[in-house]
Amino acid sequence: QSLRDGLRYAIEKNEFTLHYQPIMYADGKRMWAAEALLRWNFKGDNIPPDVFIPLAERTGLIHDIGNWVLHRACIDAAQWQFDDSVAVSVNVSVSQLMDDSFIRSLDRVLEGSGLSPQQLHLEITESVFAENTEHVLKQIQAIKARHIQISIDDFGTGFSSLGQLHSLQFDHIKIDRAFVQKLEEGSDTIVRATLMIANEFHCLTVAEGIETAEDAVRLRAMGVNCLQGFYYARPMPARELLAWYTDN
Ligand code: G
Ligand code: G
Ligand code: MN
Ligand code: NA
Repeated sequence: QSLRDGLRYAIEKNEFTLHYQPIMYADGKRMWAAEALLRWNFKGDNIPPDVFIPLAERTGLIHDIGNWVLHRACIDAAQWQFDDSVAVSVNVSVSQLMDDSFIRSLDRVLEGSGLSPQQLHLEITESVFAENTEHVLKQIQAIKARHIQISIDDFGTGFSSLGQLHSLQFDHIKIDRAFVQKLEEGSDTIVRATLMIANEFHCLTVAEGIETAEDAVRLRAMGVNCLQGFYYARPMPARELLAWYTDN
C-alpha cells in the first residue's frame, strides 16, 4: 500500500494526532499560544508532515485533513484549563485557505467547539503572496471579520511583498528558525529589519527555533514579542501540555 493510498484512509483509521508546542511571551514565563502540529502514524512509522502535507496538497486530501486538524485543535483548546487568553495556532495550507468552502468550515468548527474566535490563530506561509491578491484579500477579510487572528509563517524564506503585507493586515509575523539559527552569521540584520516592518504594520513578532538560553536572551533583547522552540518545550500530546503548563 502506497503512502498516497494510506493517506486517503488516515482520518477514518484514526491515524492522525495533534501535538502542541507552547509559544511563550518573551519573558519566557507565560504561554501566549500553542501551535498545533499534525502527526501521522502509518503502519507503525511516524511519517513527517514535511512528507505527507505536500502529498495531501497534490492529491486534494488537504481539505479534509485540514478540516480534521481545525476541528480537533478547536475542540482541544476549548477544553484547555489555561488562562482564557491562551490561543491555539493552527497551520493552514495556502490551497486550503483559498478554497471557497474554507470560511464555511471555519464557522462550523467554531460553532461545534464553542471556542472563542479570539483564541484561534491561523498560520499561513508567506507563499500566499504568490496567489491572486484579490482572492487572498477576500478570504483574509472574512477571517478577520470573525475576530480570528492571522500569523504569517516562515517569514523571510520566500517572497513576501511588502505592499501585500500592508494591504493584507496580518496580526503576527513568525520569524523563521533559519534566521534564529544563523544570528552569528549576519541574520541579526534580517531579524532587526523584520522587527521594524512588524512595528510599522502593528504586527506582533514570534521567533521560532529557540533552542538555547542564549537564543532566548538575544531575541528578547532585540525586542521580539514571543518565543517558540525546543528550549521551552517540544511539541507534545494535548494531555501532556496541561501537565507541562502546571509544572512551569
Ligand atoms: O511538526 P513539524 O515537524 O515538523 O512540521 C513540519 C512542517 O509541517 C511545518 O512547516 C509545519 O508548518 C507543517 N505542518 C505541521 N502540521 C500541519 C498542519 O496541520 N497543517 C499544515 N498545513 N501544515 C502543517
Ligand atoms: O513551519 P512551521 O513553523 O510550522 O514548523 C514548525 C516545525 O518546527 C515543527 O516541526 C516543529 O517541530 C519544529 N520546531 C519547533 N521548535 C524547534 C526548534 O527549536 N528547533 C528545531 N530544529 N525545530 C523546531
Ligand atoms: Mn507554523
Ligand atoms: Na515556520
